[in-house]
Amino acid sequence: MSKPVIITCAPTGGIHTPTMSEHLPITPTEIAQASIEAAEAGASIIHLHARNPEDGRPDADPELFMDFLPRIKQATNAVMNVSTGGGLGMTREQRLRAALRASPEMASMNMGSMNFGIFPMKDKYSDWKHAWEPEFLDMTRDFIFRNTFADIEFAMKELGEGHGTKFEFEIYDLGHLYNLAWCIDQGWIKPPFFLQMVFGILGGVGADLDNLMHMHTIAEKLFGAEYEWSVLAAGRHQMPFTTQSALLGGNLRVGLEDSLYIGPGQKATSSAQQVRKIRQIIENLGLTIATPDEARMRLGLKG
Ligand code: KMH
Ligand code: ZN
Repeated sequence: MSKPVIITCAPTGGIHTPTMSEHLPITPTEIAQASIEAAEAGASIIHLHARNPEDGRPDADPELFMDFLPRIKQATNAVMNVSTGGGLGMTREQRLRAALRASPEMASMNMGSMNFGIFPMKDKYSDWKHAWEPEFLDMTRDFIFRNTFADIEFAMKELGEGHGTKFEFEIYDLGHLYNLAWCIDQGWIKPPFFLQMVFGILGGVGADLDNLMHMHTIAEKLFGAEYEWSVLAAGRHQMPFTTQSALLGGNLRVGLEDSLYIGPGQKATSSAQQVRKIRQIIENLGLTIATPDEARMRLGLKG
């Protein structure tokens, strides 16, 4: 009997820009509304970024987070997961500020430094709403998404040991699994571990099913019974890869952070629409979805 599938939803992220979709939530009110709808549709974890309400830039200001987090908490039982991914040019202290302030049940933890190329998307758009958008994408040509061992240790100690926050470990490549195993050996984190395997980001592993199978095989060897795994995939790979994860006994993540589409050439009108779609696929396959409290229990969250 397969375990119920934990659905995470990431409603906005810090990668897509406002011009790319009119449905991308920007203001705290829009982010709260999108999160509540996603939870009502079946997401048990909400992965959150904030944006500057004026122009939609990624923004890690804790005040913005503290505007929408209580509203989502009040309206739903979903697990709040605060991103520490940050944005271009942010220090590790800036990236952690919102999570340290909110002391959430869960926060993201990116498991290695890498290139992070979103500049190819610039070719697809011409009428930008904001001057910063094409510049932002261009800057990613020369951007290193910095997650050194010192950065990771700092975040694990400050947030994990300091606040009892558990992590969504973002695994963009095979080596990141070994980085995580090494951190466990250092005694910085305790099981259960929640791995989010990321496919299809330029700079990370490609969206090829063989990669998913191999990373799952190695994760089983490294973490055995002490972990839960989940899959997200960028753009058009979102639904096929998340479905595959559910079929293999894993969990999954959807949301406009990862894909702006609901089908080929068709923009999603909300993250909740993606949650409803994957939920229907899961249930048609004879699987069930996890409630937030079930996710809390399996992932060892502080509640
Ligand atoms: N944007 C995703 C590919 C984070 O927020 O820390 C990974 C992510 C990272 O969600
Ligand atoms: Zn994120």
